[in-house]
Amino acid sequence: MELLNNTLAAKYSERALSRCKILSEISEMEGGILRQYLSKEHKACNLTVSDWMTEAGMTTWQDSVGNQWGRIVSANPNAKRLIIGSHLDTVPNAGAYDGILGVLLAVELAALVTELQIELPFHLDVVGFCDEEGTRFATTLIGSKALAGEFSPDWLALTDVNGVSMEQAMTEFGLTPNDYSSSALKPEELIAYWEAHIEQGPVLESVDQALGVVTAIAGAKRAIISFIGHSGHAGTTPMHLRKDSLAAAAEFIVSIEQLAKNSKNGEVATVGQIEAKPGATNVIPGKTLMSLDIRAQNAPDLDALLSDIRSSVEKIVEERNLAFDWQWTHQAGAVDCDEEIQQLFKSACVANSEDSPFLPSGAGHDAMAIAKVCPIGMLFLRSPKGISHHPSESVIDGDVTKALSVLYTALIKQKNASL
Ligand code: HGY
Ligand code: MN
Ligand code: MN
Repeated sequence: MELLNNTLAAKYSERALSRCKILSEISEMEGGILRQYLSKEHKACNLTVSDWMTEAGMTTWQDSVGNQWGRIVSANPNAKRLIIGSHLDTVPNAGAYDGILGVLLAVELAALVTELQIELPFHLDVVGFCDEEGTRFATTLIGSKALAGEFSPDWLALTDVNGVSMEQAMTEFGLTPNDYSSSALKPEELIAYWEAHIEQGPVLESVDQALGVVTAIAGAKRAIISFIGHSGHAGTTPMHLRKDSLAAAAEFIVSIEQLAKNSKNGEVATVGQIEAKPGATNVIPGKTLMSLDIRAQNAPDLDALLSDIRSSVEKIVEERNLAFDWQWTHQAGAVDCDEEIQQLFKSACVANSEDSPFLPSGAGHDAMAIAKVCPIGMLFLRSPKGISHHPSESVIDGDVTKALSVLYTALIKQKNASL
């Protein structure tokens, strides 16, 4: 039977929501949600989710980079792997659902397989990724890139705001830093990777739809850009003799915003972090560091915006007689979701009387890293007011129930197709 009983759907989705609340309390931040890679909160979260996975009838393990896994073991001796999951880390002052809900819906799906004694011809593997946001070490998709065999050993030397290296933090977490490659997946073992995730934007709400089938995930690039001028006395240095790095960064930030606003296909650019040094009221900032995050639905559009932004920074530093440094910290190309999985999710939505639209994702997701080793599919849940990366991020309980029902139907369809 491809449709999930409504009572079960409501009961299990309700538990997923209450567990999002429980995990939101495992936070480094007073009065808000922050859970960073390799923190003690990451460890506590993995242990809690591991217990829930065990309750769901799964065998559990943590891999060599700190991803949390659970498996409903198939009786089929040649079983391949269907992986479903999302991430368990957060941005600072996060909402309770970004990533988290996708992991917990996958755990509930596994619990339903156990409860209903469904025999699957493939292993059902649930993964809670350890670092999708890149909050602690600037680079991002660490857990999923490791699965795709793309963990860079250079990352081990990256340090956090306290000067702790990833290598040190991995060791303190109980991992063996140089064993990162053992978490890489074998493509020949994989059927697909599915991810349920909140949309984090306004589209589904604008068409009054609970769910959406994702067609593609925007490409993203991140950099740290430093303006190098000259510190000086705020009172004695005439304006025309200054090399003010913060004023240069400010001019650049406004230029970035204008270039993105004028972009061809809705490309976006964000400066989320800035630091002026030495950082005193009466000292002209000699050095200013700022972050840059740019996104586009395809590589040519991303490169076009980037080229305009580079021309702008070169013009600004020349006019102000400053220097600049540009360090890439993250690049993930735009990826398409697998056509067949899109159709599978769409038919599962229709079977559950959902007229769910197809839509692209402006946000990045672990699925874009996993796309390197197997076909990917994503199911979006409506984000009320399009709010995310904010404490008032929310979901509608009924939408979560629908998402679980659609995932269940898709799983049964996948089972029947794999027999
Ligand atoms: O930034 C993103 O798109 C994702 O939330 N990490
Ligand atoms: Mn996020
Ligand atoms: Mn996310």
